[in-house]
Amino acid sequence: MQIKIEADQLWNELDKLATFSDTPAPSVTRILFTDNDVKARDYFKSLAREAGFEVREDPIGNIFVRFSGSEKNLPAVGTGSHCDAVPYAGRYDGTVGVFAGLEALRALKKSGFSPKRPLEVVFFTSEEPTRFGLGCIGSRLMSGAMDLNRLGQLRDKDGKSVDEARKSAGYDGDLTQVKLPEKYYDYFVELHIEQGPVLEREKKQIGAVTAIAAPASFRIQITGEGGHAGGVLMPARRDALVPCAILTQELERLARESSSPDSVGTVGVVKVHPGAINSIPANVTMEMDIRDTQLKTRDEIVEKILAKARQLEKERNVKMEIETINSDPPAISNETILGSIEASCTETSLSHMRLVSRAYHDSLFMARIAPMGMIFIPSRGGVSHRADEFSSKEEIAQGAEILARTMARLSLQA
Ligand code: HGY
Ligand code: MN
Ligand code: MN
Repeated sequence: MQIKIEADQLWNELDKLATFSDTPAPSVTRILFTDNDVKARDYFKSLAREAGFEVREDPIGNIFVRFSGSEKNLPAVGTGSHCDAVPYAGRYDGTVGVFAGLEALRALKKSGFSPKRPLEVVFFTSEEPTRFGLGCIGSRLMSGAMDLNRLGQLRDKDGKSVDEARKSAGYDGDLTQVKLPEKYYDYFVELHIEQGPVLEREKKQIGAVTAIAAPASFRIQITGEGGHAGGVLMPARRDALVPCAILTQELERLARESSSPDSVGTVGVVKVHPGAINSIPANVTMEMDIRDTQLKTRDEIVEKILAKARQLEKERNVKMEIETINSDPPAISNETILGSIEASCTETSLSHMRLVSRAYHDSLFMARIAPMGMIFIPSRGGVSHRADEFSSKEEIAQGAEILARTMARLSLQA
């Protein structure tokens, strides 16, 4: 099949998208339902409409761009990713999957390809947990992995609910309509940057992702007693920050000493109140992220770190309120999709390998309602969630080509 990916156009579109940011270049910060998120959404929809595709949005802001097939009512072949970006991020995390997804459909259409199953690109709402503390809100609701009660409990740092935030961005309507009907997709395959060093180290151009690691995250509110940093002697203290520091070090130890090389533990958020140099920390909020490709080893770490928290609560006479933000199982890729990715690489003489994804993605939840697979392109130095995140124009175009070929294959499957 002859298809041509417009590499320069795709590169320029990603360049323009990166200007919709709350922080100066080269970093990108694009938080759910803020002005820059809305600008990114409008830009994507304008390009999709220009290409002549059908565009629809659901009540939580997931955007669907469809290239209808000869058999309109067949379940679709889906792809997609996200355009929200964590603070001071790079410009390729998620965006490659959305914009190269659109370019894949444009290239297939231009080539005269006529899909049997419809092809669809999704711009997912809120893959990143930045605003409401929980990632993949759009795909969790689409797949039924989260119910509306849980959604209703979420608040941002200003106490705003998801409902208020979505309405400020122009999304209204009945949220029960977000959950997709049974068999909406026959296959779902996401293109994403690797966000790790493997492809670059192994000198491979494409990754066929076999599994997505199991993410879990927790918020711990530690209540001690504040006071004057000079006037309160050490034996009388109930400092809330010291148990936080002990838990942070303990989490690192548990992850490093785990029997699984894929165990990771991170404390990325610590808020100290009152936060003055000469006041003893009275209250601390800490947020932990614990993952592994193996559920068993991840949950062993979770169990140990929460037990440590309870032990410190007693020893240090502080209060610990532990909230589970999410605790999700891993997702395993579908062999038909993996085979299609590899066949597409062979067809285009692109080197490839199988690997796991240590980052989570919307595909982690799409795997609950459809056979799932992911395509990776290399990340320079394995870097991501940093302004120096980089994938080249060629690598992005290669990812788009493999995505297009894979979707075409899956669309024509018997
Ligand atoms: O945290 C993750 O794995 C993804 O970047 N949200
Ligand atoms: Mn990310
Ligand atoms: Mn991502």
